[in-house]
Amino acid sequence: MSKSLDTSTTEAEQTVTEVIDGIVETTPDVRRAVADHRGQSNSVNPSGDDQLAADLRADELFEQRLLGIDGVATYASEERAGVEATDGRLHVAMDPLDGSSNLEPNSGMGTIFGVYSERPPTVGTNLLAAGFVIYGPITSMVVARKGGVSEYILEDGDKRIVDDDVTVPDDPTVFGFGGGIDSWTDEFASYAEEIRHELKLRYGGAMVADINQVLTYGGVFSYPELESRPEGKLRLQFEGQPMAYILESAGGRSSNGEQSLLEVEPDELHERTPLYLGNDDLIDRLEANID
Ligand code: AHM
Ligand code: MG
Repeated sequence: MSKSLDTSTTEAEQTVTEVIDGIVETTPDVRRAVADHRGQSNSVNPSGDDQLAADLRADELFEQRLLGIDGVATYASEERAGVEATDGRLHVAMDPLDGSSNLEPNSGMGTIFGVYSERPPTVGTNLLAAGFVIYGPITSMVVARKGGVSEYILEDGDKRIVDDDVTVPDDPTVFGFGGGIDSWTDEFASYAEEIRHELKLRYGGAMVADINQVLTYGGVFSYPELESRPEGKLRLQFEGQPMAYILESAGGRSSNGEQSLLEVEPDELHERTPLYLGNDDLIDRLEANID
């Protein structure tokens, strides 16, 4: 058990700032790693997904940089089974390279992170901050902390703010749903049928980019429960909860089909979850539909 923490302390705030800056400073090396390590690594991660060499390199770069921060106690990631521990108070959980199957076709991908006050696996209400980086035509970063969401452009290891009040637009226009149509449950398929008549399809195969579409245009993103895999594909600790924290801070909603992803108590570090994120009325309708 970690020591209890007054999350409003200057010390905790300072560590969160150092984590965010550490991620920003590491992104040029991650960009290079992505270009230089495009092939397979012949290994699988704890979820059983094939790992690219770039997944492993990005994970190593972030682990080295972030565990070097005095206030960081642990580093956990989608790409390693256990939690790396040192002295400190806060806990970082990451998907170092989200959407790495997009590397072969050179489409968008990114990095997702959450800073928790308790050691993972833990509930999302223990998040002090969360964010993601997109390695797209430009490198950008979205960060949620203290109830607000900001967007930055990253260049040469520095960040420049472009929007200090990111909010989910009221009038939604886009949707993106993962998993094959034939693998969806009947309930989700009927929700999707309604949505596709109302919104425009935007699905890119990288959650970071697809979520950023929702933050930019309004709408809904889901990797749902599947017939053959009720737990869905995406991981609660590394992907679901950080993205839920961002969406909820931006005025949207998150759900696992029944409750906010932030309230789900994980039993295991690499636990998967069905995931629904977007404008609140679209998530309300989803929950009513699949009830
Ligand atoms: P990864 O973290 O191993 O890259 O997998 C997560 C990605 C998400 O970014 C994306 O939403 C989903 O997997 C795409 O899966 P699919 O290829 O089944 O559409
Ligand atoms: Mg991922």
